[in-house]
Amino acid sequence: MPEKPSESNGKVHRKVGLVYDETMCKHDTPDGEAHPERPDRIRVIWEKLQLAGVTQRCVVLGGTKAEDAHLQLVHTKDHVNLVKSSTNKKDYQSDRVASLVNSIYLNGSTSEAAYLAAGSVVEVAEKVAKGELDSGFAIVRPPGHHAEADEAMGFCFFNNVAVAASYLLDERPDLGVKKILVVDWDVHHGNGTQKMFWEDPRVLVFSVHRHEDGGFYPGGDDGSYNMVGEGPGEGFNINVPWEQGRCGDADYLAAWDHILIPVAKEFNPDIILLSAGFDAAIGDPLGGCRVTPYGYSVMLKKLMEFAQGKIVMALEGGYNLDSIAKSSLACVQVLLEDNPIQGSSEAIPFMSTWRVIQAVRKRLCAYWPSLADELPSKLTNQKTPTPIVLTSNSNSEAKDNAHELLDQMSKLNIENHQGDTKVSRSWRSDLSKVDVWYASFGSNMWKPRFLCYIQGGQVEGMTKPCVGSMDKSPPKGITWGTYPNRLFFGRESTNVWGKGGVAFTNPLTNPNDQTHMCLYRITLEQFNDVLFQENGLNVDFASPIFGLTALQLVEKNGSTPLEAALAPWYGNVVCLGREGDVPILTMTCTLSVIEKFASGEVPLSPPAKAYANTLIRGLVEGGIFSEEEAEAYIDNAASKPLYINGASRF
Ligand code: Q9C
Ligand code: ZN
Repeated sequence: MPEKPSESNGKVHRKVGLVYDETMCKHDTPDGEAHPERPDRIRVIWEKLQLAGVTQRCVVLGGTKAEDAHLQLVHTKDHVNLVKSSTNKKDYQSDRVASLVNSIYLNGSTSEAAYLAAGSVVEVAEKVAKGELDSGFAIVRPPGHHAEADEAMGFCFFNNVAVAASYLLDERPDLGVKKILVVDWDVHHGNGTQKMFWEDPRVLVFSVHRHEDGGFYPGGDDGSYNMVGEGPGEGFNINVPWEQGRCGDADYLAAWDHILIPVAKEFNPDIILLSAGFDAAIGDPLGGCRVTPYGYSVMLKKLMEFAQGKIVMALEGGYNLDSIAKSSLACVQVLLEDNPIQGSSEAIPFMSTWRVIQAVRKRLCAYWPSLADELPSKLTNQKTPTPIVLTSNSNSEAKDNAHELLDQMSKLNIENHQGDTKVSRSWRSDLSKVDVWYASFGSNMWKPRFLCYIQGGQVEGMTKPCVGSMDKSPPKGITWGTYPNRLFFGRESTNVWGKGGVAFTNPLTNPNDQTHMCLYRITLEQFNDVLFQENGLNVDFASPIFGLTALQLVEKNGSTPLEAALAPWYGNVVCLGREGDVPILTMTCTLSVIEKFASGEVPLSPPAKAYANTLIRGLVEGGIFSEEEAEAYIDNAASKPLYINGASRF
């Protein structure tokens, strides 16, 4: 009989088990060489949980070694013996070649750690199945999901989760577990687990992973959505193979809502084993995806609806220490049924995400009728913006067009800036009804910095606070886009950042250039307040600097210079395209100023450290680049000479 949940202060709380055993830190590279699957991974998770005060609220268990008989439920005898005997080896370095090919390394403690990892997952699974625990998290290493019956690979030796699943089904019929859902959200395909239950309808294996048509580790066709299982297991293997990196909360939650959750309802598992790798997390050096701790918490919360919340989490990958610690904490808080952590899923899934989800549903709907309906096009047609190339690539033509445009513009009195009171009373309310995507390529790529322009305030690196917008509502959406524009840095100092250049972009497109931009969906009213602040103006202006007429013009013509006296810095609003009927706007200097930069009349200047760091932070937290890549991107933009469309005109 399952125990009742324990109760204190009248509040019922769930019994959550945690396994942590320092012995598993002893598995390390034989030569002390750096490796992403390093001992500190589990240490930082444990420290984070302790610091947050959650370990006292959980049932803490030390590690347990797996029994050979249990390992042999999924592994060959030879494989088990090989791992076991590795303890007695003398020279682990001589295995280098073999280990490089298969992405494993060994030392004298590998065998012990591998036995502990598998045994600990078995232990938690058994206690959860018995009802001694409601759920649990085995913080183990080495990981398991790549390990196959007769092969160690991908930093894995024993398939910890598969051993636990087979143990429950084959060794403990008394516990009544007949159907197991394995959810594998590690960024890599769980090839080992897939193979072990390929023909087994008792175990529904679901893996969501970066696949890139077999180009991403472990590679090949195994992770394709066509791999649905065979024989009695047909339909009981589900792969969601991302076509690209950079997938985040929106993509994962779309897979949850439109594949995993409906299938889980039909399958109705008795227990869930979660291959919880955190290498799809934002900032992970191997994964290149961008799931936030909040995203993980929502995915887990959605699984808590099944099997009376009997969930066994087992750590798999995850190589950014900070990300895995935060993500783990967010998950344990869900298991404890703490108040949900803050966050929002404001981004839109990639187009490729909908393509994958639709393909998976189609391939599997014969087995899972809830996948049969076509997804509403309203959903799948939400697109991440794709750039519209504004001007021709031919140098002279582009320049001429731009000049013509400038001439045209300067003849038009676009807005009344003289404080016409009739205009001033209504402009805010009029413009608050229109949405735009503001595309930022400078420090505003870092969300907390951008929010200073909306909510007011000051973040690291800024020398003075911002007043914020009149309308302080947060952006309605955030997404990223890459545009064929040239990022560069100019001028010598600013009020807000002190010494050093600030970012501009050359709006004349060139397919060889790439500017990565973070897009915020805000109102046209807020966009004006951003423009005011970017140009050092007060936000209590009687008229907009960029109103409805200007918006129409910029959508038609590509760019619109603002009144020079009002907009000395970012005097040019550029339309990069549209997403649905919402225009994507950025702001940069005017073309005549760009010419001055290109000629050297106005100096180019690398960004100050604090400013550059803010851009790098934005790019890294946005999941666009690793820190090294972001640094290289900024360095490159700051050090290259500025040409106008590929050729120096001077
Ligand atoms: N070009 C886990 O996350 N990468 N394993 C090898 C070879 C191996 C990841 C790259 C990644 C293994 C558990
Ligand atoms: Zn992984």
